This record gives sequence, structure tokens and C-alpha cells, in this order.
Amino acid sequence: MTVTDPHTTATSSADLADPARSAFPPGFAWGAATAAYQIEGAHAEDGRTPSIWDTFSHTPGKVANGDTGDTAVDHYHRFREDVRMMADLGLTSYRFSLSWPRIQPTGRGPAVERGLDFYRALTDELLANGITPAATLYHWDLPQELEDAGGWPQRETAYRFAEYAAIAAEALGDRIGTWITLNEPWCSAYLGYASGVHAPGRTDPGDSLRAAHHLNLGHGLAVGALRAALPATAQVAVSLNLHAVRPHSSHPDDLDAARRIEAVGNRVWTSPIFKGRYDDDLIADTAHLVDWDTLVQPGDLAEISRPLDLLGLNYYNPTLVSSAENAKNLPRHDGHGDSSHSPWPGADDVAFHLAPGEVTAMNWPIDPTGLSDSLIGLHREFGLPLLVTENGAAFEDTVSEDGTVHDPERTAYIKGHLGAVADAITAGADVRGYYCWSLMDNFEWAYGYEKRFGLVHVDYDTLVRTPKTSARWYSEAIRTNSLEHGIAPQ
Ligand code: IFM
Repeated sequence: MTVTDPHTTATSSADLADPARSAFPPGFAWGAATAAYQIEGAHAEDGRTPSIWDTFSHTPGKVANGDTGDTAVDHYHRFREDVRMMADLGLTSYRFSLSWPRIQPTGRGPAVERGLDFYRALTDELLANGITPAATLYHWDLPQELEDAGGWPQRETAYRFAEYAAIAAEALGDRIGTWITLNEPWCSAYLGYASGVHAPGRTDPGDSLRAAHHLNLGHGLAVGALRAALPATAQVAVSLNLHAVRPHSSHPDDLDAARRIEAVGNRVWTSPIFKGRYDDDLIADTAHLVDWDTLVQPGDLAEISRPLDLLGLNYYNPTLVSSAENAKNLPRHDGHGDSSHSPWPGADDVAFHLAPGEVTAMNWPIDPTGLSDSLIGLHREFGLPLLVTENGAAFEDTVSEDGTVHDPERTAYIKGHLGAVADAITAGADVRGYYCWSLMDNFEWAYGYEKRFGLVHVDYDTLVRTPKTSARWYSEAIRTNSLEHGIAPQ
């Protein structure tokens, strides 16, 4: 993917707009996404043991208000009600994650059948309602025992992940056709092991790069395990939060800052996965932190670059950067939590800025052109079918006296980003689906329950679910396969 300069090259929706932009291809997946720890609850039921997020959230000071996923939104017990809600919305696909510590509690050895039974029942319910399941194997809930043995900076964790992938595929491969190995390994490696704002909360930049390589290796080994266990029709993918990196100016130092972030944020995943190599500039930028020659063992890159059927892109906002020197008089903005430790190993001399325009409740700038640019760039560079596996926004939702939740900002956000998807399709990208993050309000990691991303509001006292007006709008878009339907953003 190339770095785009907002002042010269960014594609605007207006440039690409087509009168027929609201028509999505036949079979386009209209979905919503969730993750196990964020919604399931039932943290100690049916053999589940703690993951790194159970430990982290129970550590004072790590998560806002001391919130945990112990109960979350109790999806484990309410999944039938939740699938009914998805069917009422008209979703054609649902992306969720399997909880590793529910299926293989210690991260080693045989599976717990009761854990697998939950996912058998969930997928049966989805299929009975005409909703295609798409399962993510790893959405950040590493079994605590594996972290105690060293976590992702240890090579062994990659092999444990492949074993778990094989177990899951053998048990559920008859009913799940789309498999995603990792969700956002950038967060697992860098927020987990460099800035420490995510579990397991470690702050060693060298370990974060070791984690990055072992996540890549675990992905590749898992692709092999999935292919061995799944029918030939199965689709295997990875979901990456690739950054739409934009330099603050065309000054050479700002361009170099963008190149650096692009290398350690994006190409650290896409080059080994799609090109079978780590790029020379990434290695040079980080050589003082890790010895790549001993980290990457013979055969690793061949494993990591096993062919995929789809690439999942998670997109929320563009990333605006300059050199630290050029940022002396400019306001800074990180957007990835409070930590004195950077989540960007080897990029200490890069400064981050708030891109212009409106922001969400996360203080993330709203700019759908980052999505169209990314999709078009990925299409041109790698040529494989794409899915938007996450996109959405948190806002300060309020419940009206009549019980409704009017969230016009979220509707506008989703509409704008679906427009960007349509623009990318018009420009030739083979985008096969869009999964809104998230189906319902849930545990937003270090922010606890403070930030609401859901199409459906959850009352955290009663756990009652109420579709917001954005859900009604999305439902109508799905029904009409169009963005220009009768329900205006309200
Ligand atoms: O809630 C998260 C999700 O788990 C991963 N992608 C970003 C979302 C919003 O922060």
C-alpha cells in the first residue's frame, strides 16, 4: 500500500462518485461484527479459564471504572435473542470471534466440548436464520497460561495457536465457511507489548516486534492447519487494521515519518503475508530493538506467505504524521490511549496529529476517503478479494424518554463509509462485504463500557437491547441494497 499525501493525492468521494454508487454487487455480505471477550461474559463457565484480558481487566487501574468482561453483555446466555435481533435487522452475515480459553483453556492439549458446543449452537442458530457465520480465531484473548509461558514474544505461542486453529476447524468446519486467523495483530503486538494499554500490559519495544513476527508465524501456521481441516470451499483470511498514513506536509522528513509508520504499522504484516519478506527499511528502522536474523528462522516466511482467499481491512480513521522536529509548534494526537510508552517501535521521532474535520467520541477523525484509498491501494497492490471486516464509530448516545436512541452521527458515519466502499468498487476493487463494528454496545477494552460502538444500544443494568436509529437505517440499506433509500440519516 502506498502512502498518500492529503494535500496532493488523496482520493475524494466526490472524485469517484458514480450515480449508481449505491448499488452493491450481488452476494455482497451485509454484516456486523463482535468479539468474544467484548460480548460473551460467562467468564468462568463450562470450563473457560482466564485469558490475558481477564487478568488485565482485573488489575486495578488498567481499565476505565474497573470494568471487566466477566458478564459483558451476557451474549453467552442470550445468543438466541441476539441472533433473532440480527435476523430482524436483515444481516446476511455475522462476524464473531471464538474464545480460545473457552475451547482450549490452557492453550494446550485437548478441547473442551462444552466450549465448542456453544459455537455449534450459535452457528446453527445463525444458519437457521439465513445468516452466514464468519469466525475469527484470535481477537486478543490469549489463554493466561500461554502468557505466563512468555506470550506472543515466544515462538512457541505460534505453534500453540496453530494447534487451536486445527481443533476449531475440525469441530466447526462443517458449518463455518469463512475463517479469519487474527484480528488486528498491530493491537496485539504493539498495544499489548509496547505501549501496554492493552493486555498483557507489557512495555518492551523489542518484545513487541518479537510478538509481531510470532503473530505472523502463528497466522501462517494456522492457515496451513485450517486448509488441512476445512473443505476446499472454505475461505481463509486475516483482518488487519492497516493505517491510511498521511504525511502532514511534503517536507522530506514528514514523508520519511509516513514511510516509517507505514513500514512498522502496515508492511510488517502485508510484506511477509503477501510477499514472503520483511522489508529492508523496517529491518533498518528497528535493528537496534531486535535481531531479525535470529528472530526469523529458515522456513518462517514460506509459512507466513501461504495464499489467502480474502483480506479483511478494519478501518476507522486516517493517521496523520510528521517528523517530531517539524511538529514542534503543532498540536499532537495519538488516539491509542494514555501511555508514556509508544505503540510504534523504532518510530520515536515521528509525531502524530489530529486529521482535520469532525471526530467521534474516541477523538478519532472522520474521513471515509481513508477507506476508499486503502481499499483501492490494497486492490492494486495485492489483487485479492477484500472484506471490510470492521468499520464504525462511538458516539455519546443518549436514550430518549420514549426509549429510542437517536444516533444520526453514527448513521452519517456508516453511510459515508459505505459510500467509500462503493467508490472503491467503482474504481475496480473486489470488495465482497462490509461488517459494521459493532452489532451492539460492548466492552471497549481499556475504555470499559464508556464507549458505545453498537448499532444496538445495551442498557448495562438490565442488559436490554434496543436498536438505535442507525440500526434502522442500516437495515433499510441492506433491504434495498442501496444507500439512497427513503430513511434519511436522522
Ligand atoms: O472494539 C474494537 C475491536 O475489538 C477491534 N477494532 C477496533 C474496535 C473499536 O476500538
